[in-house]
Amino acid sequence: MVEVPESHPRYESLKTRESLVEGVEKGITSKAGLIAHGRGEMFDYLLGERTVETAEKAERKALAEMLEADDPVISINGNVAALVPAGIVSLADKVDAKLEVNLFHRTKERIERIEEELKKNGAKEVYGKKADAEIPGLDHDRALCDEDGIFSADTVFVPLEDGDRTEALKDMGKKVITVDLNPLSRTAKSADITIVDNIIRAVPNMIEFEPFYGEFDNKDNMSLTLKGMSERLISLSEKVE
Ligand code: PTJ
Repeated sequence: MVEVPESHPRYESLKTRESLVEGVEKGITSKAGLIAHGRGEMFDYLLGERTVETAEKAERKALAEMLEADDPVISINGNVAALVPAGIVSLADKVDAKLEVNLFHRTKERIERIEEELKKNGAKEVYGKKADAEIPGLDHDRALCDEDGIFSADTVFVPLEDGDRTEALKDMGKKVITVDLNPLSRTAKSADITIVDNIIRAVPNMIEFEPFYGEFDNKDNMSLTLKGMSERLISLSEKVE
């Protein structure tokens, strides 16, 4: 591990990268997870690396949806487990959701490493190992999930998810909530609630925020998010000397 000096102007961002590199070394995160993070960072620049108003609204609405759900499940992949292991366990406690390890690049070893990591951070039960059900419409490994976990959930929170699987979960009639820094991704476009924020801010926010039970239109919220990103770029372009 490289020591990052706190005085470095990009300290937070470099520490986050180090957590992911450590995640790869511990067998939690996939190598592709590093690339996925790089794409996310690019969009985070466009947001100004902060939680914008539309993200806060989606975070509050997501809390309400999970609290109102009969059987909510939070899906954990290798990036989420490396970046917010304690936070995601606290969030599951707050909304009374199950935790399921559900991987794109699935291996038995990674499932076990992630389960251990979540348990180390306070999780009592972690789903995902049984893999006794399949999400219809996906080819083998990516489809695997637990019958009493994601398969039977009414609401699934799938941060940093692959577009194909998000659409397949929607086709099963589930309510899908995501965190995705890329508002143009298929996941961002097909989820019921899209939180365009960095997972490292979104999860602590959701632990702290009050739920919002009022009207919420995801398409309008996404439109405003994209508008905010564009306006920020235009305003920055006017300051170039
Ligand atoms: O651990 P696995 O095997 O399940 O694999 C996980 C990854 C993330 C590698 C896999 O699901 C994947 O390849 O995902 P995608 O299709 O690259 O989508 C990930 C999305 O998350 C992209 O749109 C990124 O912009 C976004 N993203 C990356 N890092 C963050 C993020 N969104 C929020 N916070 C981040 N830190």
